[in-house]
Amino acid sequence: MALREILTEGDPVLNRRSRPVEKFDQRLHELVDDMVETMYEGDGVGLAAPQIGVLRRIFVMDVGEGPLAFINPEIMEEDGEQEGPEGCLSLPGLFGIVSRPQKVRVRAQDRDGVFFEMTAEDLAARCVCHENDHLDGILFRRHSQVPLCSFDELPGYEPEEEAEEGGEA
Ligand code: GNR
Ligand code: NI
Repeated sequence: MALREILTEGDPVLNRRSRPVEKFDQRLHELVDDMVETMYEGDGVGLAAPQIGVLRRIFVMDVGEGPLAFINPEIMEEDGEQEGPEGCLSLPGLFGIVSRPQKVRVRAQDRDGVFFEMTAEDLAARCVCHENDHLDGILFRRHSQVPLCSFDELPGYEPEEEAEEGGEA
């Protein structure tokens, strides 16, 4: 297992379309393991292969239920809408507000090439869409309804005033 360097916005690799995975071999398993490790190191909930310079259709995700790998993913169905804050390990410190489906049905292969389907909702749906965009060379800046800024500067997400212990006077 190894940490990989995460490319940041401005690197042209992030704007390219990734190719399908054809070989489900040991090398793929090592890549997926490295992606999971790199995602955790960066405190991300997802990571797509192009973010570490590999133009293959792979992403990993952990929204609190353990790591999942999606290989050659396809979004089959989208339902509803959610609007909320979004960030990206390739745009460190920058956040925006993005509208995404509330629910998606996604079909993909696992690390052994076995097809599976799952329904993702809320953050998981947001993440699947964000990662799937990476595989088509799209960064969330393109979808943001506001100029990217720090999380605290997001409209509607002002931090609560820190209550001083003991108060005034
Ligand atoms: O860590 C991440 N958080 C996040 C928050 C809202 C919507 C999508 C994401 S994915 C992001 C990690 C990342 O850059 N994945 O490509
Ligand atoms: Ni991202």
